[in-house]
Amino acid sequence: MMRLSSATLAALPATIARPAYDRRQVKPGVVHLGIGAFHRAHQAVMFDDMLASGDLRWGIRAVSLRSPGVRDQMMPQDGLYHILVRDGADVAIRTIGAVLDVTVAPEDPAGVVEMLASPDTHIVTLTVTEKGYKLDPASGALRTDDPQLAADIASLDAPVTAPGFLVAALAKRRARGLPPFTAISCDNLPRNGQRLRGAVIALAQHHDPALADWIAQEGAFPETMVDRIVPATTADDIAIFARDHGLTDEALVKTEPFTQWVIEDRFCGPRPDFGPGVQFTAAVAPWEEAKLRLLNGAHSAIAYLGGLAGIDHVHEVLEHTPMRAFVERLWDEAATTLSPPAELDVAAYRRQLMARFDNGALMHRTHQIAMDGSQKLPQRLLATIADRRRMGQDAEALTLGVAAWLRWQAGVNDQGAAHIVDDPLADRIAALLKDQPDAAGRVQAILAYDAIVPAALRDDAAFAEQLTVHLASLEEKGAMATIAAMAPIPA
Ligand code: NAI
Ligand code: CS2
Repeated sequence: MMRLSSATLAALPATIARPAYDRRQVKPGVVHLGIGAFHRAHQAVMFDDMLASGDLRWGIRAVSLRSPGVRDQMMPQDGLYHILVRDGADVAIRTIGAVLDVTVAPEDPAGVVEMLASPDTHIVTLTVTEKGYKLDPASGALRTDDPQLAADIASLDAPVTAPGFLVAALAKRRARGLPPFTAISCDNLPRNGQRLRGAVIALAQHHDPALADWIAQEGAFPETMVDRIVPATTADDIAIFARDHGLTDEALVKTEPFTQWVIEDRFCGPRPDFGPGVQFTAAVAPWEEAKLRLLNGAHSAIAYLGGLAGIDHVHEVLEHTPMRAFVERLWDEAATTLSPPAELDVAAYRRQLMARFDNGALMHRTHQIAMDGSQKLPQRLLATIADRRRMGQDAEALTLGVAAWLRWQAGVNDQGAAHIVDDPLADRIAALLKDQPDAAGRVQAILAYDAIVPAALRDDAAFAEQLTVHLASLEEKGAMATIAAMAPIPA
């Protein structure tokens, strides 16, 4: 079977859109840290559009900070891959050429630092997951207890963390009289630019306060809101593509038609004039808060409740009417905490979200969304509940989402099937919950965990009581019965 590469590009079926620019003329203006599925389906597509428009400054040199998997998928393909945009039975396929190469940082940390320090590098984008910033999810402080970060605090001769690579490279740029690059977090974190900036400056302080000051004054870390649902690619996706198109592509990604990138207009160097799908603004926070609390808050609640009920995919969970009513109720609660952008019609946005979740062609796994809950819940559900409580309102549906996450920590679903709790704090949480006699004990144990639970909720007796009632119901009756028993929404 032929494999996608520069040599076989011409043999692609005419139905597949391919790069309309000469890749040999492209300059590597972007370094991306965290070459995962989302980057390939979102930012890389926007940069590919820039290249197709004739602005050849925006080629991407991609880096994995952890493992060779994606490098081994992409380099035999000369960095080429397909994006499959699925909407029900429809699919649009496009070959993306923007990623010029992939480097595995642990194999060549010095090479990655030089890549970042290159005068050609104007922008660094990151999708290293919420846990990649080495920040405490609740407080935003550097997790100095993290062994990788401790290593980067001790020495940046061979960085291992995202902040470590950025500080090491910025030090070289400063020493060489170069300006900083603009560092753009594309992770689902509130105030992601400020958090990245804070992590970089705090780490730089450990090494050279003058460098930290220079970064603070000269650097740029724009806030962003990023949105495109990109489920992990499966072996079946790759096999079906090969069967249908006579070509192997081991790096393909699947996604939905919807895409949105809201970027704070704060750059310390050249800025791409992106086309549609990208909005530059001074105020990202309203967009980011609406998306994190409505889309991601519902996603996490669906993932845990659906996963506990033994349901594998988001669209299948929403085939159950009580689940749809629950999601609407969660949105009713969350919407009252928003200060949405004037341009955002929240009712229309909710309808669009439900339609996006219903897109069965994505086959978005509940277990994938359930990953890293300790890093996601603070911004997706807990902050929303804290705001509701601050306004003197209850948060029954939002709290059920938190209860389902807590129940998920047991590692078994309602049918007794075991699952892995894939979370950087899983062991710590398990230790807190172990030997607790009942739901009330498990609630009190988790509420005391300040790395996850904000101070405003740790002493909120009404929240603790609601969380306990929901957790006990999930443990005794299961997810679907608990959902079905929820009191009807007051008229
Ligand atoms: P993925 O699993 O395909 O890629 C994750 C990337 O993060 C990999 O390159 C991995 O090596 C890296 N990574 C993981 N832990 C790390 C750490 N501790 N330090 C450094 N790098 C680390 O996942 P995907 O789909 O690309 O998502 C990545 C992030 O993108 C998400 O966590 C989220 O913040 C953001 N995002 C994802 C969307 C999606 O639908 N998949 C949509 C919107 C945002
Ligand atoms: C999902 C997000 O896996 C998850 O946590 O909720 O990746 C979600 O698909 C994106 O934020 C959509 O933009």
